[in-house]
Amino acid sequence: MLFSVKMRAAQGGAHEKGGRHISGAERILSEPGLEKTVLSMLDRARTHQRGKADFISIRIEEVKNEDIVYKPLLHMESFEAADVSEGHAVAITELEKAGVTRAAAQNGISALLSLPDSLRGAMIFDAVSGKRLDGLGQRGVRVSKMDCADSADYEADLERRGLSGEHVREALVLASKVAGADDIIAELCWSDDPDYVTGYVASSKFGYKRIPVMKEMGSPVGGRIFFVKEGTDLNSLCSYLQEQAVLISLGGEENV
Ligand code: WAQ
Ligand code: MG
Repeated sequence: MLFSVKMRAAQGGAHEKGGRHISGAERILSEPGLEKTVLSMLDRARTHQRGKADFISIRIEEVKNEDIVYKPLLHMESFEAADVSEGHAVAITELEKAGVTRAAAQNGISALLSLPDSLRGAMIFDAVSGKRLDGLGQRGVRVSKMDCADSADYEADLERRGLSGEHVREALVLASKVAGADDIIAELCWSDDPDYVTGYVASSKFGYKRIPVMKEMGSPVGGRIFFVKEGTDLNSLCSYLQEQAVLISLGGEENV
């Protein structure tokens, strides 16, 4: 039996009461792994570099096998960038290659740069006009119910590539679920953890493009933008992102 585990933590009260987002995490695992995962999420919320949470929600729900869809792990490629402006230039080029207009890509970068603080979720942008579509303010859309189909294999594979650590582990799974939605053209992301400056552009066509510098060291503001096709049905996209259980398979097979 599998369970979805979701954690979200804030400071100054719950997110919905104006608390500041500290950290979140989402996994799908079998029963024997639950205790360890819940404890590590609790620990993460209480010792996070963004601050100590005073609101922590951990939600555990059974996921039925027949409700799971499988999506392939994105291929990863690493780029070089000496500083933030080079990183952003790489990101814009990669977004354009994936089908986002230059204006929309630039809008996405400016939108993340001008955030007063990080959202809990992602913003959805039109890939042509660069307009924000989700209307979800400081909440954004939180992608959940995803994990790797075989976590041990996945972690060993990342380790072999010299990519250990939670950031990559989680980001590549999230990006693979997101890219698995038909309406998504590309994703832009960088972390909101002050000492983590790596980000990426991801798309189903070209994979996960890792960019080493996307913000200044010490900045607590990061975020995600999902660029979507014109005319996307936002309700069905958000229900896939938030509700559909997805396991990411290393072998690349897909069942939908
Ligand atoms: N759904 C939607 N948006 C999310 C989610 C989610 N599940 N998790 C995080 N976000 C948004 C939210 O606005 C956060 O403020 C922002 O993204 C950054 O989240 O080395 O660690 O978890 O290859 O800090 C990317 C590079 C790391 C990894 C990204 O993001 C690598 C990262 P963080
Ligand atoms: Mg973070």
